[in-house]
Amino acid sequence: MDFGSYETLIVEFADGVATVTINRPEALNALSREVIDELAKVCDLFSGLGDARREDGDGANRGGAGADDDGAWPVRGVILTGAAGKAFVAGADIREMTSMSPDEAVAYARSMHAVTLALEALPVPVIACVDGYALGGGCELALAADFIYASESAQFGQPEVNLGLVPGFGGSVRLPQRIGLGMARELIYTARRLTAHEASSLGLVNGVFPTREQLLAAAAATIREIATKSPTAVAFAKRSINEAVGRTTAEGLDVEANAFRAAFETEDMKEGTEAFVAKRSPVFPGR
Ligand code: CO8
Repeated sequence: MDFGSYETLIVEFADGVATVTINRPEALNALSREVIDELAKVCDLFSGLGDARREDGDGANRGGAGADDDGAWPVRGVILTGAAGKAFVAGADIREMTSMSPDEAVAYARSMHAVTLALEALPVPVIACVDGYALGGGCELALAADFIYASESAQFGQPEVNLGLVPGFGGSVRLPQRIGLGMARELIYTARRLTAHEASSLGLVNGVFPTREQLLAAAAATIREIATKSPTAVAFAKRSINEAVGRTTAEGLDVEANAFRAAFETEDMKEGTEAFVAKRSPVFPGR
Protein backbone atom coordinates (compact mmCIF):
# COMPACT_ATOMS: atom_id res chain seq x y z
CA MET A 1 0.00 0.00 0.00
CA ASP A 2 1.49 3.33 -1.09
CA PHE A 3 1.17 6.17 1.37
CA GLY A 4 3.51 8.55 -0.47
CA SER A 5 6.69 10.04 0.92
CA TYR A 6 7.02 12.87 3.38
CA GLU A 7 9.75 15.05 4.85
CA THR A 8 8.19 15.57 8.28
CA LEU A 9 5.85 12.61 8.70
CA ILE A 10 6.24 8.87 8.92
CA VAL A 11 3.17 7.00 7.69
CA GLU A 12 3.00 3.28 8.46
CA PHE A 13 0.31 0.68 8.02
CA ALA A 14 -0.29 -2.68 9.69
CA ASP A 15 -3.38 -4.77 10.23
CA GLY A 16 -5.88 -2.04 9.34
CA VAL A 17 -4.15 0.61 11.45
CA ALA A 18 -2.43 3.60 9.84
CA THR A 19 0.04 5.36 12.12
CA VAL A 20 0.97 8.94 11.28
CA THR A 21 4.00 10.14 13.22
CA ILE A 22 5.06 13.78 13.18
CA ASN A 23 8.80 13.50 12.88
CA ARG A 24 10.64 16.68 13.88
CA PRO A 25 12.12 15.63 17.21
CA GLU A 26 14.79 18.38 16.99
CA ALA A 27 11.95 20.95 17.30
CA LEU A 28 9.81 18.81 19.62
CA ASN A 29 7.61 17.95 16.61
CA ALA A 30 6.39 21.55 16.31
CA LEU A 31 3.81 22.18 13.58
CA SER A 32 5.79 23.95 10.88
CA ARG A 33 4.05 24.93 7.65
CA GLU A 34 5.56 21.84 6.04
CA VAL A 35 4.09 19.56 8.73
CA ILE A 36 0.67 21.15 8.25
CA ASP A 37 0.86 20.75 4.44
CA GLU A 38 1.85 17.11 4.80
CA LEU A 39 -0.90 16.42 7.34
CA ALA A 40 -3.36 17.88 4.83
CA LYS A 41 -2.04 15.46 2.18
CA VAL A 42 -2.45 12.48 4.50
CA CYS A 43 -6.01 13.50 5.38
CA ASP A 44 -6.80 13.75 1.68
CA LEU A 45 -5.37 10.28 1.16
CA PHE A 46 -7.66 8.74 3.77
CA SER A 47 -10.74 10.81 3.00
CA GLY A 48 -11.95 8.54 0.19
CA LEU A 49 -12.39 5.48 2.40
CA GLY A 50 -15.61 3.64 1.65
CA ASP A 51 -16.80 6.22 -0.88
CA ALA A 52 -17.64 3.74 -3.62
CA ARG A 53 -19.81 1.80 -1.23
CA ARG A 54 -21.41 4.41 0.99
CA GLU A 55 -24.98 5.14 0.00
CA ASP A 56 -24.64 8.81 0.80
CA GLY A 57 -21.38 9.34 -1.07
CA ASP A 58 -20.97 10.71 -4.54
CA GLY A 59 -20.14 7.19 -5.67
CA ALA A 60 -16.63 8.22 -6.60
CA ASN A 61 -13.73 6.15 -5.42
CA ARG A 62 -10.97 8.70 -5.14
CA GLY A 63 -8.44 5.89 -4.96
CA GLY A 64 -5.06 6.33 -3.30
CA ALA A 65 -4.03 4.35 -0.28
CA GLY A 66 -7.17 5.13 1.65
CA ALA A 67 -9.53 3.26 -0.60
CA ASP A 68 -8.62 0.23 -2.67
CA ASP A 69 -10.05 -0.53 -6.11
CA ASP A 70 -13.18 -2.03 -4.57
CA GLY A 71 -13.79 1.00 -2.39
CA ALA A 72 -13.31 -1.20 0.68
CA TRP A 73 -11.87 -0.16 4.01
CA PRO A 74 -8.21 -1.21 4.19
CA VAL A 75 -7.58 1.50 6.80
CA ARG A 76 -9.90 1.06 9.76
CA GLY A 77 -8.44 3.75 11.97
CA VAL A 78 -5.62 6.23 12.31
CA ILE A 79 -3.16 6.73 15.14
CA LEU A 80 -1.73 10.23 15.28
CA THR A 81 1.45 10.61 17.30
CA GLY A 82 4.79 12.39 17.58
CA ALA A 83 8.28 10.97 17.16
CA ALA A 84 9.62 9.46 20.39
CA GLY A 85 11.27 11.95 22.70
CA LYS A 86 10.05 14.75 24.91
CA ALA A 87 6.96 15.73 22.97
CA PHE A 88 3.84 14.67 21.12
CA VAL A 89 3.84 18.16 19.59
CA ALA A 90 5.16 21.29 21.39
CA GLY A 91 2.83 23.58 19.46
CA ALA A 92 2.94 25.77 16.42
CA ASP A 93 6.44 26.47 15.18
CA ILE A 94 7.33 29.57 17.21
CA ARG A 95 10.46 30.28 15.15
CA GLU A 96 8.45 30.36 11.91
CA MET A 97 5.84 32.56 13.54
CA THR A 98 8.31 35.29 14.47
CA SER A 99 8.75 36.35 10.83
CA MET A 100 5.06 36.25 9.84
CA SER A 101 2.83 39.20 9.09
CA PRO A 102 -0.65 39.11 10.69
CA ASP A 103 -2.12 38.01 7.36
CA GLU A 104 0.43 35.23 7.01
CA ALA A 105 -0.22 34.14 10.59
CA VAL A 106 -3.95 33.94 9.96
CA ALA A 107 -3.35 31.95 6.77
CA TYR A 108 -1.12 29.64 8.83
CA ALA A 109 -3.86 29.22 11.44
CA ARG A 110 -6.46 28.67 8.72
CA SER A 111 -4.37 25.94 7.10
CA MET A 112 -4.31 24.12 10.43
CA HIS A 113 -8.05 24.69 10.91
CA ALA A 114 -8.51 22.87 7.60
CA VAL A 115 -6.39 19.94 8.84
CA THR A 116 -8.37 19.65 12.08
CA LEU A 117 -11.66 19.72 10.18
CA ALA A 118 -10.33 17.14 7.72
CA LEU A 119 -9.37 14.83 10.59
CA GLU A 120 -12.88 15.17 12.01
CA ALA A 121 -14.35 14.45 8.58
CA LEU A 122 -12.38 11.22 8.05
CA PRO A 123 -14.78 8.27 7.94
CA VAL A 124 -12.59 6.24 10.32
CA PRO A 125 -11.69 6.93 13.94
CA VAL A 126 -8.54 8.88 14.73
CA ILE A 127 -6.83 8.33 18.08
CA ALA A 128 -4.20 10.82 19.23
CA CYS A 129 -1.46 9.05 21.20
CA VAL A 130 0.17 11.70 23.38
CA ASP A 131 3.58 10.84 24.82
CA GLY A 132 5.27 13.92 26.30
CA TYR A 133 4.24 17.52 25.72
CA ALA A 134 1.01 18.39 23.90
CA LEU A 135 1.19 22.16 24.17
CA GLY A 136 -0.64 24.87 22.26
CA GLY A 137 -1.13 23.62 18.72
CA GLY A 138 -0.17 20.13 19.93
CA CYS A 139 -3.08 20.03 22.34
CA GLU A 140 -5.30 21.49 19.63
CA LEU A 141 -4.22 18.84 17.13
CA ALA A 142 -4.96 16.09 19.67
CA LEU A 143 -8.40 17.63 20.29
CA ALA A 144 -9.25 17.15 16.60
CA ALA A 145 -8.83 13.40 17.00
CA ASP A 146 -11.87 11.35 18.02
CA PHE A 147 -10.28 10.75 21.38
CA ILE A 148 -6.93 10.88 23.13
CA TYR A 149 -4.84 8.20 24.83
CA ALA A 150 -1.78 9.31 26.80
CA SER A 151 1.35 7.90 28.37
CA GLU A 152 2.28 8.68 31.96
CA SER A 153 4.72 11.32 30.68
CA ALA A 154 2.08 13.32 28.80
CA GLN A 155 1.49 16.98 29.65
CA PHE A 156 -1.26 19.10 28.17
CA GLY A 157 -1.58 22.87 28.05
CA GLN A 158 -2.46 25.97 26.10
CA PRO A 159 0.50 28.25 26.88
CA GLU A 160 -0.24 30.87 24.20
CA VAL A 161 -0.76 33.71 26.70
CA ASN A 162 2.91 33.26 27.68
CA LEU A 163 3.71 34.37 24.12
CA GLY A 164 1.17 37.18 23.92
CA LEU A 165 -1.04 34.95 21.79
CA VAL A 166 -4.33 33.13 22.01
CA PRO A 167 -5.02 29.56 20.92
CA GLY A 168 -5.03 29.66 17.13
CA PHE A 169 -5.62 26.10 15.96
CA GLY A 170 -9.08 25.60 17.47
CA GLY A 171 -8.33 25.38 21.20
CA SER A 172 -10.77 28.09 22.22
CA VAL A 173 -13.53 26.08 20.53
CA ARG A 174 -12.68 22.42 21.10
CA LEU A 175 -11.16 22.61 24.60
CA PRO A 176 -14.35 24.05 26.18
CA GLN A 177 -16.38 21.47 24.25
CA ARG A 178 -14.25 18.69 25.72
CA ILE A 179 -13.70 19.78 29.33
CA GLY A 180 -16.28 22.53 29.93
CA LEU A 181 -16.10 26.30 29.79
CA GLY A 182 -14.84 27.03 33.31
CA MET A 183 -11.91 24.62 33.24
CA ALA A 184 -10.96 25.61 29.68
CA ARG A 185 -10.96 29.28 30.64
CA GLU A 186 -8.74 28.62 33.66
CA LEU A 187 -6.25 26.56 31.63
CA ILE A 188 -6.09 29.06 28.77
CA TYR A 189 -5.81 32.15 31.02
CA THR A 190 -3.15 30.62 33.31
CA ALA A 191 -1.24 28.53 30.73
CA ARG A 192 -1.07 25.82 33.42
CA ARG A 193 -0.13 22.33 32.33
CA LEU A 194 -2.10 19.17 33.12
CA THR A 195 -0.55 15.79 33.82
CA ALA A 196 -1.92 12.76 32.00
CA HIS A 197 -3.97 11.75 35.04
CA GLU A 198 -5.34 15.27 35.55
CA ALA A 199 -6.29 15.34 31.87
CA SER A 200 -7.94 11.96 32.28
CA SER A 201 -9.97 13.12 35.28
CA LEU A 202 -11.27 16.04 33.17
CA GLY A 203 -12.28 13.79 30.27
CA LEU A 204 -9.60 15.21 27.99
CA VAL A 205 -7.88 11.82 27.90
CA ASN A 206 -9.66 8.46 27.63
CA GLY A 207 -6.85 6.25 28.88
CA VAL A 208 -3.40 6.56 30.50
CA PHE A 209 -0.73 3.92 29.85
CA PRO A 210 2.63 3.43 31.58
CA THR A 211 4.86 3.47 28.50
CA ARG A 212 4.86 4.74 24.91
CA GLU A 213 4.83 1.14 23.65
CA GLN A 214 1.77 0.27 25.75
CA LEU A 215 0.10 3.51 24.65
CA LEU A 216 0.50 2.72 20.94
CA ALA A 217 -0.47 -0.93 21.45
CA ALA A 218 -3.63 0.09 23.31
CA ALA A 219 -4.67 2.48 20.53
CA ALA A 220 -4.05 -0.18 17.87
CA ALA A 221 -6.08 -2.68 19.90
CA THR A 222 -8.98 -0.23 20.13
CA ILE A 223 -8.90 0.35 16.37
CA ARG A 224 -8.86 -3.41 15.77
CA GLU A 225 -11.83 -3.79 18.14
CA ILE A 226 -13.72 -1.07 16.21
CA ALA A 227 -12.74 -2.88 12.97
CA THR A 228 -14.94 -5.82 14.00
CA LYS A 229 -17.97 -3.47 13.71
CA SER A 230 -19.73 -2.15 10.63
CA PRO A 231 -17.42 0.46 9.04
CA THR A 232 -20.37 2.33 7.55
CA ALA A 233 -22.08 2.49 10.95
CA VAL A 234 -18.91 3.75 12.63
CA ALA A 235 -18.51 6.40 9.90
CA PHE A 236 -22.13 7.54 10.27
CA ALA A 237 -21.80 7.61 14.07
CA LYS A 238 -18.65 9.75 13.83
CA ARG A 239 -20.30 12.16 11.42
CA SER A 240 -23.45 12.33 13.50
CA ILE A 241 -21.55 13.15 16.71
CA ASN A 242 -19.37 15.78 15.02
CA GLU A 243 -22.26 17.44 13.19
CA ALA A 244 -24.38 17.61 16.34
CA VAL A 245 -21.72 19.48 18.34
CA GLY A 246 -22.81 23.02 19.13
CA ARG A 247 -26.37 22.58 17.88
CA THR A 248 -29.59 22.69 19.85
CA THR A 249 -30.96 19.35 21.05
CA ALA A 250 -33.67 19.46 18.38
CA GLU A 251 -31.15 20.19 15.61
CA GLY A 252 -28.84 17.48 16.94
CA LEU A 253 -31.69 14.99 16.86
CA ASP A 254 -32.34 15.92 13.21
CA VAL A 255 -28.68 15.20 12.46
CA GLU A 256 -28.98 11.88 14.27
CA ALA A 257 -32.17 10.95 12.41
CA ASN A 258 -30.44 11.59 9.08
CA ALA A 259 -27.49 9.42 10.09
CA PHE A 260 -29.88 6.74 11.31
CA ARG A 261 -31.70 6.71 7.98
CA ALA A 262 -28.44 6.50 6.06
CA ALA A 263 -27.26 3.60 8.25
CA PHE A 264 -30.65 1.90 7.91
CA GLU A 265 -30.22 1.81 4.14
CA THR A 266 -26.84 0.02 4.16
CA GLU A 267 -26.10 -3.62 3.46
CA ASP A 268 -24.16 -3.59 6.72
CA MET A 269 -27.42 -2.96 8.58
CA LYS A 270 -29.11 -5.83 6.75
CA GLU A 271 -26.18 -8.12 7.55
CA GLY A 272 -25.88 -7.00 11.19
CA THR A 273 -29.55 -7.47 12.00
CA GLU A 274 -29.88 -10.74 10.07
CA ALA A 275 -26.78 -12.13 11.77
CA PHE A 276 -28.23 -11.22 15.17
CA VAL A 277 -31.51 -13.00 14.44
CA ALA A 278 -29.66 -16.04 13.01
CA LYS A 279 -27.38 -16.10 16.09
CA ARG A 280 -24.20 -15.89 14.02
CA SER A 281 -21.37 -13.36 13.79
CA PRO A 282 -21.92 -10.65 11.15
CA VAL A 283 -19.63 -10.33 8.15
CA PHE A 284 -20.03 -6.68 7.21
CA PRO A 285 -19.61 -5.88 3.50
CA GLY A 286 -18.73 -2.28 4.38
CA ARG A 287 -21.40 -0.65 2.24
N1 CO8 B 1 8.34 25.79 18.00
C1 CO8 B 1 9.60 25.73 17.52
N2 CO8 B 1 10.62 25.14 18.18
C2 CO8 B 1 10.34 24.60 19.39
C3 CO8 B 1 9.06 24.64 19.95
C4 CO8 B 1 8.01 25.26 19.21
N3 CO8 B 1 6.73 25.31 19.63
N4 CO8 B 1 9.10 24.04 21.17
C5 CO8 B 1 10.37 23.64 21.34
N5 CO8 B 1 11.13 23.98 20.28
C6 CO8 B 1 12.55 23.73 20.07
C7 CO8 B 1 13.39 24.59 20.99
O1 CO8 B 1 13.57 25.87 20.43
C8 CO8 B 1 14.67 23.79 21.06
O2 CO8 B 1 15.40 24.00 19.88
P1 CO8 B 1 17.01 24.22 19.94
O3 CO8 B 1 17.55 22.95 20.52
O4 CO8 B 1 17.39 24.45 18.52
O5 CO8 B 1 17.23 25.39 20.84
C9 CO8 B 1 14.17 22.35 21.01
O6 CO8 B 1 12.86 22.39 20.46
C10 CO8 B 1 14.08 21.72 22.38
O7 CO8 B 1 13.28 22.55 23.19
P2 CO8 B 1 13.75 23.05 24.64
O8 CO8 B 1 15.24 23.15 24.69
O9 CO8 B 1 12.95 24.27 24.98
O10 CO8 B 1 13.29 21.81 25.53
P3 CO8 B 1 12.94 21.84 27.08
O11 CO8 B 1 12.82 20.41 27.49
O12 CO8 B 1 13.84 22.72 27.83
O13 CO8 B 1 11.46 22.50 27.15
C11 CO8 B 1 9.19 22.83 26.45
C12 CO8 B 1 10.37 21.85 26.55
C13 CO8 B 1 8.69 23.18 27.83
C14 CO8 B 1 8.10 22.12 25.64
C15 CO8 B 1 9.65 24.12 25.73
O14 CO8 B 1 10.34 23.75 24.53
C16 CO8 B 1 8.54 25.04 25.34
O15 CO8 B 1 8.03 25.73 26.19
N6 CO8 B 1 8.17 25.04 24.05
C17 CO8 B 1 7.14 25.94 23.54
C18 CO8 B 1 5.78 25.49 23.97
C19 CO8 B 1 4.74 26.49 23.50
O16 CO8 B 1 4.72 27.62 23.91
N7 CO8 B 1 3.84 26.02 22.62
C20 CO8 B 1 2.78 26.86 22.09
C21 CO8 B 1 3.24 27.51 20.84
S1 CO8 B 1 2.06 28.68 20.25
C22 CO8 B 1 0.87 27.72 19.57
O17 CO8 B 1 0.95 26.53 19.47
C23 CO8 B 1 -0.32 28.47 19.10
C24 CO8 B 1 -1.01 27.73 17.97
C25 CO8 B 1 -1.75 28.67 17.10
C26 CO8 B 1 -0.83 29.49 16.24
C27 CO8 B 1 -1.61 30.23 15.25
C28 CO8 B 1 -0.68 30.96 14.33
C29 CO8 B 1 -1.09 32.31 14.10
